[in-house]
Amino acid sequence: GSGKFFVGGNWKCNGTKDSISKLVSDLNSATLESDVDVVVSPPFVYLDQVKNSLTERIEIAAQNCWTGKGGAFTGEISVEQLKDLGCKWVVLGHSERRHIIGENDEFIGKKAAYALSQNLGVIACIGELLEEREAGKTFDVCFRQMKAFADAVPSWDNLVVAYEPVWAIGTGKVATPEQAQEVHVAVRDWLSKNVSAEVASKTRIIYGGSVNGGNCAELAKKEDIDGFLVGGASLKVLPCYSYGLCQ
Ligand code: G2H
Repeated sequence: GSGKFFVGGNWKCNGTKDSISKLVSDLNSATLESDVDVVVSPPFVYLDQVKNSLTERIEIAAQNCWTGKGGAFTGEISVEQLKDLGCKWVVLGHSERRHIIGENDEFIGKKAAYALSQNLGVIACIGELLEEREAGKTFDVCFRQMKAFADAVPSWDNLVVAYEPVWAIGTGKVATPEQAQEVHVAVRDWLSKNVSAEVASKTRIIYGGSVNGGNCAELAKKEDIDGFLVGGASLKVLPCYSYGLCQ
C-alpha cells in the first residue's frame, strides 16, 4: 500500500441535528487506530456543527464545492468558505454527482484544480457503471476519469483517489477484494505511465461501494487498497470507520 491508511465516512444527504449529534458523540468516544487517517463528510448544513463538536483526531470533508472563488453563484459553496469552517477535504466526482446530477469530467476537474490550489485536499472519485463493466470497459472509464483529474490538477500531493464501482454503491454488492485490487493496480499503473512513478507510489487509492464492518478486513489485505470511502455503514459508527475504527 501507499502511505497511511485512509478511511472516509461519506454521510451523503442524511442526518438531522439530533442524529448527527449522536453520531459525533459515538465517534468521539471510539478508539481509533493511530496509524489511520479518519475523515467524515457531513452535508454542508451540518459542517459547522460537526467541526465544533467532533474530536480534532477526525478531519472533515465537504461533499462538493464550487469551481472557483465565491461570488455571484447562487446555491454554491466556495472552497474559501469550506476552509473557513475548518474543512480539510472535499469529495469530488462521486458517482451520484456524475450520474444523478450530471457533472462531467471537465467540471469535476476544474473543482479539483481549484480546491488543491487553495490547499483543500481532494478525494477524487472514479468508477464504472455495471453496463460498462459488462462491456469490458472498466479500465477505459476509470482511465478517462483519471485523465480528467490529471489534466486539471496542479499537484497530486493532497489528492486521494477513491475507486467506487457504481454497481457496488449502496447496493450491498461489494466488489470482491480481487475485483477491487485489479482496478487499483491498473490505476496505479496508469499514474506511473501518465503522471510519474513517484505519484503512482505515493498516491493513496481507496475503495468505496458497500464497505462495512464485515467485509473491510478482507479488502484491506490487498496490497493496493489504501483505505475506504464508506457510505451507508458510516452512519452507524463503529463497525466500519473501523480500520480507523475497523481493524
Ligand atoms: C459509495 C459509498 C460511499 P456505500 O458511494 O461513498 O457508499 O458504502 O453506501 O455504498
